[in-house]
Amino acid sequence: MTKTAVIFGVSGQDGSYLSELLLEKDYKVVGVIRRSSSPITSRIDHLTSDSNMTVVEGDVTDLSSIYSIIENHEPDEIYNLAAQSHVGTSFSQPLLTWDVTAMGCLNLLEAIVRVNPGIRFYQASSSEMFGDSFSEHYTKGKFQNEDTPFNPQSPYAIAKLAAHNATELYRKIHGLHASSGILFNHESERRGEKFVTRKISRYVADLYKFLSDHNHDILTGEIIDYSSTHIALDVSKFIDTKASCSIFPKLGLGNLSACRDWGYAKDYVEAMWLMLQEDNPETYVISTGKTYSVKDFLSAAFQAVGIVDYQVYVTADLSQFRPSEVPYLKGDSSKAKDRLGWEPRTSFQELVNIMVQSDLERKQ
Ligand code: NAP
Ligand code: F7E
Repeated sequence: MTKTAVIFGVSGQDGSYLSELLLEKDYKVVGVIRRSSSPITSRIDHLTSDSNMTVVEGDVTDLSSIYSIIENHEPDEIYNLAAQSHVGTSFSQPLLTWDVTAMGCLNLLEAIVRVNPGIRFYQASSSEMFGDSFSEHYTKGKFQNEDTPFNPQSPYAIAKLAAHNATELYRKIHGLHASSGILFNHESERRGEKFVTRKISRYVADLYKFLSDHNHDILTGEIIDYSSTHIALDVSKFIDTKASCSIFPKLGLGNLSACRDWGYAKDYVEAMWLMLQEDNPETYVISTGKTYSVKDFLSAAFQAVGIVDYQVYVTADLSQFRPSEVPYLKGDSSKAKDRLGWEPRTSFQELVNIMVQSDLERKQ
């Protein structure tokens, strides 16, 4: 029988990939978007002609809209991806972050209990909930898994932890099939442009286009796979770097030493779906098990277009440093591998190349 899934947060990065996955699996997908004064559906526009895809207006802070959507569409599964998801912004807009990211989840859980407790629920929890906490193992080194204590370092992480706790509590006291995926950072060509990976890939692509326009004979127009045996082209040997920097603005960044476990969003939405197909609801860490610094990402992105000497293009932007930082994240997703058969498929180098390549092909 055809299943129906409601996705709150469908217009975001993960919402678009999850919609594609569920449509491939013959689900009827109801995607919930917020009312907006200008179009916000660019990530899902390619899906709206599918007869199994419906887009409706609603807001997780508005309980009445949640009731209407659940009553009208009678879903088998609800995925809560809705959030104010930018950690930096959560310091300047903590109350909004709380309302959407914490209360929004509680609203959904309450609606499920009251309308149909048989609906399966997915909560988008976050590795940010670990904050500066980690576990240690003599072979694995420093890592976080389902048993690592939480120590949130931002209003975003506090709101996510409240939502995570509510999900586990409603599982226990109401017997809901409510699962929580503690997902580590996952990126893609659809990543919002304020997150550091996409900020970097966009900049690198724009810089490359600029340099190509001024150095036709030098740059090949091909992306270089620096993970292979190729030796990356040191563009700075061929061009007047100082001159190009004076006309091309530098990339302003904050903390470059923070380490993140970066995976590919397309791989991660599969884990969300797998969790809801299990007989029992659970909490799972979803990650690659590898960690890289922001500096590593920068270096890899520049090298993808043959620029070795990236430092000349980067400057410190004090506004990007956070009042409180999460210094190190590296997930251990053994539980997801054992129980769900889930494993990441995309390496760090492949992810960087996918993002830079996509931004190189971007028209605007
Ligand atoms: P995203 O691109 O920022 O998407 C968030 C979505 O939530 C957008 O569709 C947004 O709508 C929607 N939204 C915001 N406020 C809402 C409200 N009041 N009512 C209904 N919808 C609302 O985030 P993402 O990267 O896809 O992440 C999906 C979820 O996973 C988020 O909850 C995020 O916090 C969590 N998460 C993400 C990562 C990651 O690395 N990507 C890791 C762990 C957890 P608009 O388009 O209108 O803004
Ligand atoms: O920052 C540093 C910044 O904003 C990564 C969200 O999806 O993943 C994401 O949160 C690191 C931080 O992601 C800039 O200080 C330096 O250490 O890309 P980000 P995030 O904060 O890790 C988690 C798992 C989520 O749940 C969140 O929803 O990069 N950094 N310079 C910078 N960060 C940004 N944004 N911009 C900079 O210029």
